[in-house]
Amino acid sequence: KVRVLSGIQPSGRLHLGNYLGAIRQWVQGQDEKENYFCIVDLHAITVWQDPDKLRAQTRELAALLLACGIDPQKSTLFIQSHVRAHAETQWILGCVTPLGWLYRMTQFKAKSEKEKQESVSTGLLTYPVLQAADILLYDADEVPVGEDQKQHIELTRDIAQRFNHLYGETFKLPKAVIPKSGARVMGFDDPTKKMSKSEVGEYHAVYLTDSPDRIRKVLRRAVTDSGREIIFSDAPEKAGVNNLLQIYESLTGKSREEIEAHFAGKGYGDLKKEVAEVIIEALRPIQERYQVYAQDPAELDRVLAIGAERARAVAEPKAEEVKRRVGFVLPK
Ligand code: AQP
Repeated sequence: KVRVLSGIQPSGRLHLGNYLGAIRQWVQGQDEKENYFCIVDLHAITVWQDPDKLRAQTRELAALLLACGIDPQKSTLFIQSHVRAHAETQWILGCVTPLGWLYRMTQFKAKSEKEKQESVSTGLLTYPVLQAADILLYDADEVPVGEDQKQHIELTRDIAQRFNHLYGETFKLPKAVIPKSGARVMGFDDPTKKMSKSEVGEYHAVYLTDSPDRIRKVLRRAVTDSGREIIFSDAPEKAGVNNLLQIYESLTGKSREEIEAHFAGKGYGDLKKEVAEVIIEALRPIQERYQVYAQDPAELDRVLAIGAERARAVAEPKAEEVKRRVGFVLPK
């Protein structure tokens, strides 16, 4: 069976970009693949997180993932910090990763520019090494992610190759799997920026737990352009309209020709209204199921405990192999 690993940070509320870029693919591939889905709390603290909020967000994220359709019978859902092998292995991988590779990462450049220079953490720089450990420990074949993670998965392959070269064949080279539409959902308030959990603007994102009224309001305010053509386009000035159309495409599964024909002669107001309704309908069943999980913390703990156990059963022997390869004496 093809083995899948992917992760998500408990660094804020889940938004439509997370759902369309990553989670929906995770859910769709559950039956035919062997899946490991990880709530990456170690990654989240690379930028400041309030401890109480982080705890709440981690549980909320777990409940939402289940509500989105992650089935704990079919998939292993676990919290990264419950499996020590991740942090341990990242140290070893860091020792074979040249600094220059990390400085080149666009996410590091973007996030470190946002912070004051003295508060940029070492963790922010070494983030992709930890991500490489997450993936390589499970011998994952596929990593379903949004477009923004492509560079990190390529780096994971480079790190694996380097380790294999230095210490002998140890790691499988994983590949990124990026959806055809919805791979890069842009902010509604600024379609030149990707939708992100850490962005705070009131009209930036639709969150998975948003009410229909809020969704309509955010969509009404979505930034478009001064033209009137409703077409898929890479032109910078059409970024807002293109974003709305891609969301519509991703949620309805209709072809681009069909969609453009459907909106021909209509105005941006109609487009925004229809996209809002499609989003509301897609989120309705998720929100209903979310209520069930959110009210049953014991069940959530049970699922996460089983997940951690299953994850350890794979990650720990692999971490031991890594230690053996580099010449560590293993405890007797
Ligand atoms: N806008 C997006 N469109 C499509 N996919 C996206 N993903 C994230 N944003 C988009 C995908 O969601 C998965 C989890 O990524 P994450 O936890 O890093 O989410 P985030 O929203 O990017 O979180 P942050 O904390 O706000 O990080 P930054 O500041 O980096 O944006 C991944 O598969 C990701 O590709």
